Amino acid sequence: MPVYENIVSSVQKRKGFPVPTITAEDKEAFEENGFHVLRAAVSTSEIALLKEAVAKMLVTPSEHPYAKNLADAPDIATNPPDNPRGVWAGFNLQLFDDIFWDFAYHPQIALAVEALIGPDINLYETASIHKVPGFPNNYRDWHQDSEYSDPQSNDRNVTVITFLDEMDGESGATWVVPGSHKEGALPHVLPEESLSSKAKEVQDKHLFAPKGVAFSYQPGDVLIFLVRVVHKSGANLSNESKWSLAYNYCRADTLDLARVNGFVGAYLPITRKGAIYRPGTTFLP
Ligand SMILES: O=C(O)CCC(=O)C(=O)O
Repeated sequence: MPVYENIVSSVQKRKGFPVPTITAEDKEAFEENGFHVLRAAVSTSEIALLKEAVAKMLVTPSEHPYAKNLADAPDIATNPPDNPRGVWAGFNLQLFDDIFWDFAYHPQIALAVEALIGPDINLYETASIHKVPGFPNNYRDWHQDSEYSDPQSNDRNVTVITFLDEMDGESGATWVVPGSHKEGALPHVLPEESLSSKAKEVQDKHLFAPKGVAFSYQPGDVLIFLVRVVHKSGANLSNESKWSLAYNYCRADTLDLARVNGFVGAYLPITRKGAIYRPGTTFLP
């Protein structure tokens, strides 16, 4: 079945599951804080299907041609049976299962993003994050995602974290620094800690740490934040694996000025004219 057929049926099945309203107050708070929390956006059955696809992806044999999209974190802890290679982050998820394509068009999320940064949003990137039990507090420390997407013609690009497991600030939830997007692009450096993702973090991270906040999330809750918001991965002090999806969307006029984005599906239309985009509908009245 073509992907758009799946999306149509998913929207139809979701009748009676109304698209969340983003109020003028929500939008104002989003511009002030740089983030918005969407509760219960993804249904329990959708979460179960996504977790099944993630579980399959995590056992991709290392010799598979696409395995290089799965970044492992070899030294953190003993790898749990549900993540035998200790994969920390997955990229280009659509290569692993069509459900990850469908999910980019999830109506609750896509239309909320459209309301926050639209009109008209495009896909920027798809990724997943997996925190094994014992995942350290500063493994993926304070940073701005715009460090990886700049230069762009404007800052209307958001990271959307969908929590697949129950999480809080001590069990894997993302931490954010409210209002930090207003500081513009901050200098980034490589981490000094020996046990780290080796990915760049803000130079003066000690200034941001005391201002960070994290919330409690249920599976299906979503955190949406602007790419200039300083954020980090929370530690996972629980004894369970904690998984989330991290998709990025940008406004259709957010142009990539240096061709930095080589992700699968980059810049495909997701919403147009306030509705989920489907090929073939553009010219209909
Ligand atoms: O763990 C998270 O939720 C955030 C991960 C993150 O910020 C990143 O990998 O860039």
